[in-house]
Amino acid sequence: MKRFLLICLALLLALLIAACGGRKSTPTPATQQSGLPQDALTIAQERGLTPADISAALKTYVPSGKWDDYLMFTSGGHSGNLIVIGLPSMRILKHVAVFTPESWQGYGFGNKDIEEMLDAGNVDGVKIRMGDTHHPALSETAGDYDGQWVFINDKTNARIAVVDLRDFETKQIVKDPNIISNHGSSFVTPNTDYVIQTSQYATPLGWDYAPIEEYQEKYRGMMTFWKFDREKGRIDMEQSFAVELPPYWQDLCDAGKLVSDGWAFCNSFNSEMATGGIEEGNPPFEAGVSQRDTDYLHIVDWKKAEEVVKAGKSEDINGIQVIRIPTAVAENVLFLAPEPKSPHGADVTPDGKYITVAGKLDPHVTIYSIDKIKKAIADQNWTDDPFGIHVLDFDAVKHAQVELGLGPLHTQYDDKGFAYTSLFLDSAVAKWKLGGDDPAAYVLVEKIPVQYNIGHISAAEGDTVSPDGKYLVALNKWAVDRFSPVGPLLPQNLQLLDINGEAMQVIYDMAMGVGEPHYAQTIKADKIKALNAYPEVGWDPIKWQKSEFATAAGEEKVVRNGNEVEVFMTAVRSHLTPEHVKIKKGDHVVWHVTNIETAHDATHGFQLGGYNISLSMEPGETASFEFDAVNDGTYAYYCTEFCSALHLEMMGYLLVEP
Ligand code: RUQ
Ligand code: CUA
Repeated sequence: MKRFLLICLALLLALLIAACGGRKSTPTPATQQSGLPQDALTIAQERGLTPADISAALKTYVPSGKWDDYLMFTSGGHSGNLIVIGLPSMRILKHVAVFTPESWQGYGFGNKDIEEMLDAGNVDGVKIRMGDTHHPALSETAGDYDGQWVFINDKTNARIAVVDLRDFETKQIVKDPNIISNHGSSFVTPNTDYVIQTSQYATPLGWDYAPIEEYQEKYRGMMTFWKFDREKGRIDMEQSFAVELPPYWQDLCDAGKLVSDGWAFCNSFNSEMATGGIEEGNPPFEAGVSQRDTDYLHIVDWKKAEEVVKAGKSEDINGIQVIRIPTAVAENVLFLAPEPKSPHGADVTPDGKYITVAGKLDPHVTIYSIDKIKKAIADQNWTDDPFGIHVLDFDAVKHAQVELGLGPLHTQYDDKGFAYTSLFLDSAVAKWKLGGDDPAAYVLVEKIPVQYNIGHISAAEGDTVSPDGKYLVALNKWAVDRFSPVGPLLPQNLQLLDINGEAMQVIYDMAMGVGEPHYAQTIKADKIKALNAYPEVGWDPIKWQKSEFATAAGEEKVVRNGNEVEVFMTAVRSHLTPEHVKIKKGDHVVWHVTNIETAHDATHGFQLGGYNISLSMEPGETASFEFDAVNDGTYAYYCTEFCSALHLEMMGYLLVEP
C-alpha cells in the first residue's frame, strides 16, 4: 500500500512538474534532469502528504519575490476595515483601515485629515469609531473592474466609504441621512455612475422616534444612489438621490448590466412586516419574518428614477432627493416580484440577461429574466401590495429554478457558462450550468464540501461582464476544527478552490485572523496601478495635492503665537527635526510632519507617548495632528518604522513646562 502510494506520488509530481516546466516562462533548474527534485518524495512522505495535497501545494505556492495573479478585496466584517489578499498564495497583503481606527496606518490617532473624514461619519453628534463592513465594490468601466476605486459599506450605521487604489487609503466616508442600517451595498452601476445602497432594518426616515405599533405606517426602507464623481474621486451628496421603499427589510442587491443596464435588483426578507416583541407575546423575529412563502425582489429602474428627480418630482428629505413610494409607482420606477422564502443573494449573470436569487429557506435558486420582467411590466401583469406597488406575476418573470441543496446564499460566475452558489446549511459550493434561453438546461453539475457554513463566495472577476474562472474563494463562517486552537474566538476559514478543471478542488485553507468577511471581489492584479511614493514631497493624500504644511529640509521650525504653537517637522532616515519641542502646559499645539523621502518603502511612523498620537507618513506624505497640552512633563516621540540601523535614534523630546 505504502509503495503504491509512493509510486502514485512520484507519478503525480513528475506530471505536475512536467506541466509546469512546459510553460516557457517558468525555469525549473532543480528538476531539469529527472523532472523531480531529489528530496521531493521524502518530504512528501515525511509530512504525510497525499497526491491531492501535493497538487494543491503546487497550485498555490508563489515563490519568494514572485507576485500573485489576483488581488481579493474582502470585507473585514465587524473589524470595520477592508483586507487585501493575494491569490493563489492567500497571503494577506494589506489591512486597509476604513471605519475603525488602526494604529499602524496612523488612522484615527490624531491625524487631522483622517479625523475630519471619520467625523463626517458621526451620527447626530455621537462619535462613531466602529463599523461592520460587508460588501466591497470595485469601480467598473463598461461592467468590468477598472482597478481605480473600491467602495465599502458599514452596515451598523448606514455609511459608505471610498478607497483610492492609487494608495489603498480611505478618502471619504458618507453617512446616509435617512437610514440607520444598510446592507445591500456597495454595488456599482456598470460605469460607476452610482454606488447603490439599500437599507436593511426599516426605521422612520431619519431614524426619528416612532412607536413600533406604527411600523407599517411610519417605518420605511430606502435605496440610495450615491453619485460618484470620478474626476474628484468622491461621492457627491448633492447629485445623489434615493427611492423610498416599503419596510420589507431589503437585503442584497446587484446592478443590471448590458441588456439590464439601468436597473437595480434587491431582495427583501420581511414582507411579513413582523415587528418582534416576544416579551409582549408576539412571535419572535425569526418566526415572524418567515411566515409567508414568498418575499419580494425589488426591481428599480434607476435611469427612470434619475429623470423623475430631474423633473422635480422628488422631495428633499434631510438633504437628499427622495422619490416617495406613490411617485415611484406612478412613474414606473419601482416594481416587486415574488421570490421564494427568505431570499438573500441577488446576482446578475455576466450577460446581464438573468438574475439569480437564492432563498435561504428554499433549496432552489430562482432565475429571473430581464426580458420577462420588461414584458410583464408592459403587459401590466401584476397585482398590488399594501403600498400600491405593482407585484409582477411570479410565473411571468421566473425563467428557471434549480434545486441545489440547503441554504443557498450567494452566486458567482465563471468564463465557461457555470454558476457557483454557496450553500450555508450544506456547507458546500454548488456548481451549476446556466442554460441560456432554455429553462430545462439549468442543471446542477457538482457539489463540493467546504468547512464550514459558507457565506459569500468570490470568483476571479466573478461578478463582472467577463469572469475569469480559475479561482473561487469560499468565505466560511465557522472554522471549528480546521486550525490549531487559539481560544474560544476562532478565525474565519477562507478556502481557495481551483475551478479550472472538470471537478472543483479545495487547494488552500487560510485562517483569517479578523472577522468576519462577508463579500469579497477578486480582480486581476495587473489592473491595479498603485503608487510607490506620493507624486510630490509634502503630499496631502486626502486632498490629493501638495499640502500647505509641507516642510522642506532646512525649513523646520516651531512657531509660537500666544499659547498657540505650530510645529513644522521633517522625517528622513534617521532623523526627526527638530529634536526638541519645548512648549508650556495649556498650549494648543498643531504639529506637521513631512516625510521628505521618496525611496520605495521608506515610510516613517510617528508616535507621541502620553497623547494618543500615531501617524504613518508614506514616502512624500505630510501628516498633521493637534492636541491640547493638558499635562506638563517630559515625553518622547519617535519613528515607529525600523527604517535604518539608526532608527532607534530617530526620536526627540517634547518638553512641556509646568
Ligand atoms: S451577506 S454572508 Cu452581508 Cu450574505 Cu454576509
Ligand atoms: Cu524612520 Cu525609524
